[in-house]
Amino acid sequence: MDRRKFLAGMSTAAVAPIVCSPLGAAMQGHGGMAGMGDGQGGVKAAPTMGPPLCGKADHTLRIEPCKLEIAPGVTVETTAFNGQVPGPMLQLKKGVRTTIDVVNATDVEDLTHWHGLHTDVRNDGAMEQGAPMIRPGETFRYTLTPEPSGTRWYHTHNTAGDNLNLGGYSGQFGFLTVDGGPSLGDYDQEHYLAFHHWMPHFVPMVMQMQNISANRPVSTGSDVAYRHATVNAHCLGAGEPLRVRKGQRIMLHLLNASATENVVVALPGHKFKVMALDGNPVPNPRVVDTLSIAVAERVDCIVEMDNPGVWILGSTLPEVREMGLGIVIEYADAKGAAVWRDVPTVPWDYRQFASDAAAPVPDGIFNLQFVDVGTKNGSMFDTWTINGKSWPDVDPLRVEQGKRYRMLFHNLSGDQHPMHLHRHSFEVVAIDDKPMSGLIKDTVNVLPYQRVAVDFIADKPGDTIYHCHMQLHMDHGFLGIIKYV
Ligand SMILES: [Cu+2]
Repeated sequence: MDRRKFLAGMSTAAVAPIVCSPLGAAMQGHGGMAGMGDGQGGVKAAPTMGPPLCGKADHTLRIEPCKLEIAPGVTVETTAFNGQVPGPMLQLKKGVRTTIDVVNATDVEDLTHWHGLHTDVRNDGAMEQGAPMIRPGETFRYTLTPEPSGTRWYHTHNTAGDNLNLGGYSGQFGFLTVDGGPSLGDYDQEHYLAFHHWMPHFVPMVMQMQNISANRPVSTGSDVAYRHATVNAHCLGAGEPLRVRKGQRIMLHLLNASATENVVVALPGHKFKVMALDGNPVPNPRVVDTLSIAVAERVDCIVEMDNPGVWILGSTLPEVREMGLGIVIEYADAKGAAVWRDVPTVPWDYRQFASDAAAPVPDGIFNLQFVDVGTKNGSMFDTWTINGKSWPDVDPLRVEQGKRYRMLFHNLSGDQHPMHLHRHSFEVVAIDDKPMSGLIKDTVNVLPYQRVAVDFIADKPGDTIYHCHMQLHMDHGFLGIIKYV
């Protein structure tokens, strides 16, 4: 067994050569070796004692109730990290071991996922893989050795089900960056902007969706709609504008932290040069008019400030801007109301940022078909299947360490599905049979009836889940697991 394999198979508790006081252990609460089970069965891992909490962690995040005034007179009651949205920015160094205490100051159990990091099973923060839940009032110390470099994020990985206060519907998300990667170009300012939607409520599934989806049963299921949307914690016009000067280059790090809404944004009069997707530099940086950012995706892009005025960076849809999804960009000395102008939208195509060359032939291929099977078990939402099975009753994908595998996502529904793979990055290698390579991501949006192929290297032993990042899909069966043999 080589060192990597050995370490990967060990819990952090076993690796860390530390001895702590009884006080530290007593304060620590739950979390630990248990839950390393097979990840099937959908039963939440039983929390047990984890590593003693010795001394102060490098970072502390507190999940707590908070009120946010997102616009004058509009207050959202939610839970968030340290009472702020987004949560504190975590700037970590590639390969440098870091501890993060997550304190659960709410009355429901929860856990935190480090999205895009190549984390071990225990610290990845997904209960389906066996990571421990953090009980109310308790603290869990996550130990991360961050990689790869780039724009990542952290968020709750709790199930929400029909409770629209939990999981991705809440304010429990924040940016996490891993330094040590290649430069994405020179710039004069940089800003981290997260999109989120608030005050979710049930609405009937739109008839149009049923009409365009031949396989979809006529469902009594619900969809989610929202009353407000924000960039960071403010509706359009309610927060401070981004103040710029003519001639500046602005680096924008954009994150879609919505539970269920993909977004398309533009900045009229300007273009975005896309440098990285999901934090990874793209092979072919391109200048585009609009950015399509599915749930959980990130875009790092540079904007040349060469058109003085007061502008709106926001959703291309008027009704979504009215909900608040936008932020004002104000040039020095410019006056007046913020201006929106419609921007021509073209279908988003990941291939424009990739290489045309075909990727290497994989060692194994998994065909995965996504189908909506209507409401089950009294839920408001439809249940989803991958190859006819819903989590937790699924057939694991079995992989051998060191080999390259292809997942062929085939969306047989009228919904979009941002597919996320835990603990590994993947390479997008085909969209509707058109080959491509070099685009490394952790989340890829699969459009209605589309086929998207992604390859990953099985080099991180341990249970690994993949799922749709739409909260209402993931909570209702749209999740599978990869097991190393
Ligand atoms: Cu989905």
